[in-house]
Formats: sequence, structure tokens, C-alpha cells
Amino acid sequence: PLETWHIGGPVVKGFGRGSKVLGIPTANLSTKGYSALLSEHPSGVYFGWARLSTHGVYKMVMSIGWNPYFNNTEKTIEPWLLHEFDGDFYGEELRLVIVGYIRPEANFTSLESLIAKIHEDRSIAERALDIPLYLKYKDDPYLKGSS
Ligand code: FMN
Repeated sequence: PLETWHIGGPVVKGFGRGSKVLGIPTANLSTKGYSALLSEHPSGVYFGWARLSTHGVYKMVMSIGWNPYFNNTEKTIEPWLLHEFDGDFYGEELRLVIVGYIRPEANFTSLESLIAKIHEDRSIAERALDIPLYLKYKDDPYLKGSS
């Protein structure tokens, strides 16, 4: 079987560049309480399924790391939910089941190339999550539970 892992918590504000600068609105999670789990998994781009308490289950592609392009000093968890939402959902409960890894974090010489790479990640995730091997985790009990 696949080795999957999960994290969850309320959606927190990131640095605010996601939607405004990149056109890529991520629903950031706090890293509090996840330092051990995060050190077990390399920084980079992952994909899986996300549940927003009041909305439903969506495909997601996620960056975990320091965002070298922006020189962050803190590690962040930034899932991009692959769905068009009206408005934001700060404070809402978000649960993620992570099923696969795409690539390590990279630096880029331009914002355009960072954005292009993230869109490539998105299409890899979209397609992979339709494969039965990954699709079945859409029903993972963790996404349904409340504890
Ligand atoms: N930032 C990088 O510097 N290098 C990367 O390789 C990288 N890959 C990403 C892949 C995905 C799928 C996503 C959603 C983000 C990625 N980012 C990467 C992070 C963006 O730089 C980040 O989302 C942006 O800084 C917005 O952050 P903010 O929400 O805190 O404002």
C-alpha cells in the first residue's frame, strides 16, 4: 500500500503574496505541532486530497518549505485547493491527506518561471489524482472525521 500521511488545522494567513502576486491562492496551515512530521518529509511539492469543513473534498497540490524564491525564514505548508471558490476561508478547518511527491523546492530566476512551474505541478497533480491508486484516498476516513 501507499504510504500516506495527513495534517489538518484552521486555515491561516500566509504572507499574502499567493493570490495577489502569483494568482495562486493557497490555504495555508500552521506548522505548529507539526515539526516532527515535517522533518520526516523533505521540503518540496506534494499532492493529495483536501477537505474544507463547510465545503467538501477537493484535489490539492502543496508546497512545504522555505520558498527559496522569496527567501522565507520559516517553513510553511501551502496547499492550493484545485477549485474555484468565492471568497476566502480563513479560520475554517482544513484536512489534508498527502498521497504523493512531485519534486523538491527550487529557486527561479523570474516570477514567471516560478508561476509556470507551479502550473505544471498543478496539472501533474490533477492527472495523478484521477488514477485509481490515488483517487481512492478521496474517501480516506481522516477527511470525514472530526477528531
Ligand atoms: N516557492 C518557491 O520558492 N519554490 C518552489 O519551488 C515553489 N513551489 C511551489 C509549488 C506549489 C504547488 C505551490 C502552491 C507553491 C510553491 N511555491 C514555491 C511557493 C510560492 O512561492 C508561495 O505560494 C508564495 O510565496 C505565496 O506565499 P504566501 O501565501 O505566504 O503569500
